[in-house]
Amino acid sequence: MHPFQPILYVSLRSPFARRIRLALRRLGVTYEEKFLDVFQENLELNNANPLGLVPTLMTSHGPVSDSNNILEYLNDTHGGIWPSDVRSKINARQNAVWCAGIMQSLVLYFQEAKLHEVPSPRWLKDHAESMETTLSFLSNAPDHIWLSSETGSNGLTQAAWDLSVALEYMDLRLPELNWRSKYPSFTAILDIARKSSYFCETTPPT
Ligand SMILES: N[C@@H](CCC(=O)N[C@@H](CS)C(=O)NCC(=O)O)C(=O)O
Repeated sequence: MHPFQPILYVSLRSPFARRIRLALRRLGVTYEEKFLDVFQENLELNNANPLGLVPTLMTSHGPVSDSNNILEYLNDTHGGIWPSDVRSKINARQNAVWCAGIMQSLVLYFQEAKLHEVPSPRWLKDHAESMETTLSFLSNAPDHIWLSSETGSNGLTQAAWDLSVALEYMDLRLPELNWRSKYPSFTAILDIARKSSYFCETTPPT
């Protein structure tokens, strides 16, 4: 009998899906990717996840959705996502949650700006402020939040992979934010991520 091969539902531009595609590749997990257009009805995805959101990972233990939850699952089953001691682990997870929060604000900003007939200036301002405040906060984080000496990590922590995904998604959806001039220290992290073939092959199309 063949071992169960996980299936990951993704969309090409979803930053949440990308953080999981990167984690699975880094861990060397063999899996199948199913690409969806999240703006269309997707019965197969809805059957797996009633929320109809990507990423959703079908596993031998059942469906696992929400990128933070999938990272926990991967750490439980394969290790290699978080450090093992409690203090370092919660600190690493918290910083990754903040990076994913930037992704969320960007998605909401994009949806408000592009999908609503009359975008609300109030919501656009709130989402942009939330991104800016979090980026500014993270720009003061110590190096150990971003740099890892673990093998197989390409020198980056999970939070650094997430920050890199958020920054490239920002280039795609909100280039006018001009993060490079405001947070120059982030360019060094993104440069390391861009040396990874996994990062390059998951770059969102324009
Ligand atoms: N908190 C979720 C967010 C997932 C999410 O918002 N995914 C978007 C794509 S970026 C999606 O699937 N949207 C489909 C829809 O809204 O119908 C996670 O971390 O996985």
